[in-house]
Amino acid sequence: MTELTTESAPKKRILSMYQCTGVFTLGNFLGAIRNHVGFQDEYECIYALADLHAITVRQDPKKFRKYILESYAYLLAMGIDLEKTILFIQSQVPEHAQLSWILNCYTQFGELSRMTQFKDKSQKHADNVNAGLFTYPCLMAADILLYQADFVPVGADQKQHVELARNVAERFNGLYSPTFPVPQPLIPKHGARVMSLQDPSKKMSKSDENLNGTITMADDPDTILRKFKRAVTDSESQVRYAPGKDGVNNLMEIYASLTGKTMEEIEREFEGKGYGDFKPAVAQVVIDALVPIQKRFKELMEDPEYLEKCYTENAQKAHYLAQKTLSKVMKKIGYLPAKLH
Ligand code: ATP
Ligand code: LTN
Repeated sequence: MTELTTESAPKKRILSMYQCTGVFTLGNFLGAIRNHVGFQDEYECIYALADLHAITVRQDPKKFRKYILESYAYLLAMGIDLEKTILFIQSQVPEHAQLSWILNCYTQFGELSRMTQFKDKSQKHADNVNAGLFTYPCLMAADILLYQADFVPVGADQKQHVELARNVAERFNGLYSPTFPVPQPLIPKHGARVMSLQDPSKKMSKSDENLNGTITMADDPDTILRKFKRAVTDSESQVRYAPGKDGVNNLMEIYASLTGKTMEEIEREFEGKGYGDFKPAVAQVVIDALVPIQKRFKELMEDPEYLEKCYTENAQKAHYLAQKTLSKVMKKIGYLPAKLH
């Protein structure tokens, strides 16, 4: 009897990383992490905390250590599944720093000078415009290229960095021989950006000084309700999705994103009611989403040995993949292999 083989194509690989300089926000969750959780069945996913990138801005060592561990636990609590996905901490995999140096030498000063994030951040931190801030995109290119990633889900602000990684990959492939797949950015559709509750023209950010504008994953139900009640809206009181109603539009998008309802359905649901009814309703769906994540986060933080086992095993898995790429790259350049073990 002939057997039917159902050979499926190998899964495409996704890589993304997160800053760990504070507590994740509702923006990170709805705009990025929740989607990344959803990729885990269809793609081979590799995610990491970009703690090497983080020191381009000064970090307080005590807080930084806490944020790294907590961010790792939050990612697990939000649904990153270690049965399917590799989740590691960048500084624990030495190849990132190594390949980053190499890629520095294949990236032009002019290319890095055009990066808008560099221009923004050097203005914002004028007292510390360090070389790391300038070469940040080379480290990011190393992150992506070490794992031979096909797709890189990022916010629109990171698109320019992924384009630089593509250019560096093509340049290296051209100078030597095909080494890196050329990665494609995956940018969420418009509307996936959660805006500040206090200034709806700015994205909700973990580094915002105005704490009332940001919902963090750690906020308790009372805080969430209070922040939504204070959210900036407009002088009309109709729940309506329309141009110029940025504050209300943002609340509606949060509500839509958590309930799956369309804007028309939301308008109908709150017809004849004002913001006084709408705001607590948005707060409630956010509370319902965050409470189970916070519960799981607390359980994980109560088991530091388990967390250590997870990040150690995952750094080992990442290291295995990364060193394969790095040795290929070094061999092509002409370095002699080191036999240290
Ligand atoms: P900061 O808040 O300090 O500017 P960040 O939260 O933007 O940092 P990351 O933690 O690296 O930086 O972001 C992880 C992912 O979350 C990125 O893909 C980013 O585009 C996305 N993200 C961040 N803020 C928002 C937001 N307000 N709405 C939607 N997506 C967001
Ligand atoms: N620069 C990104 C974080 C980041 C990243 C990466 C994202 C570092 N390395 C590799 C995707 C792939 C940020 O600031 N959000």
